[in-house]
Amino acid sequence: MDSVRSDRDRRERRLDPGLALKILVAGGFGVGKTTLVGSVSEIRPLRTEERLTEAGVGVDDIGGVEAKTTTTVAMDFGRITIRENLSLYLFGTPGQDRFWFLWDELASGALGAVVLVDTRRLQDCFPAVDFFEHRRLPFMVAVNCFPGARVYSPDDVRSALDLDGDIPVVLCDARERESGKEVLVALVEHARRMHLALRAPG
Ligand SMILES: Nc1nc2c(ncn2[C@@H]2O[C@H](COP(=O)(O)OP(=O)(O)O)[C@@H](O)[C@H]2O)c(=O)[nH]1
Ligand SMILES: [Mg+2]
Repeated sequence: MDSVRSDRDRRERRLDPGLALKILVAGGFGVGKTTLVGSVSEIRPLRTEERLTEAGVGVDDIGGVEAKTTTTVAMDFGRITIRENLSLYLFGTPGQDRFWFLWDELASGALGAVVLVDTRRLQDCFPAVDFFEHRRLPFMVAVNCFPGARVYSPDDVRSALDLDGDIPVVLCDARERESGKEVLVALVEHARRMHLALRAPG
């Protein structure tokens, strides 16, 4: 009897693709979005990088990120399984101002967003924070700790960005898979809390 049931369980699991949630990874130019999606993704991330060329001169602001030689023209895409039956599809947003028209499309159906920040250029994340606040999409802030950047506490970053107390702010290293994964798990939990709070009576 047990073996019949376990066969059936196995078949049902095979048919059940599980839950797939869409998550955005946003933030300024050169903050580590492509790096984060690449380090956590189980599939080879789809990238649409192009070499920074003369065409971008005067258009893309690379002040402070002069070592950067490529840029994401449309988006990064990756996937990570958080636990059995729960995968996240990651969409890195394009950093440059000239791709704003893609954001509404990208945000549609998303569970939430991670806004990556570099404390040396904190202001670069303002447009992303404004966008998610306006759309009321659950988001959190992950500080990508670059060597040489002054270390701030999450609370300092929260007050510098004037964020509500319930918005998670964490420190991370976008190059480290475990660190990136922790950020994503924190976002899923935050989004879950927000949904439960919205559904709560009164
Ligand atoms: N030292 C350090 N470098 C990083 C980190 N994250 C990204 N980088 C580097 O910073 C540059 C910009 O990162 P990228 O992921 O392309 O930024 P994006 O424009 O947000 O997609 C790349 O050269 C990365 O190798 C990090 O956590 N630490
Ligand atoms: Mg990129």
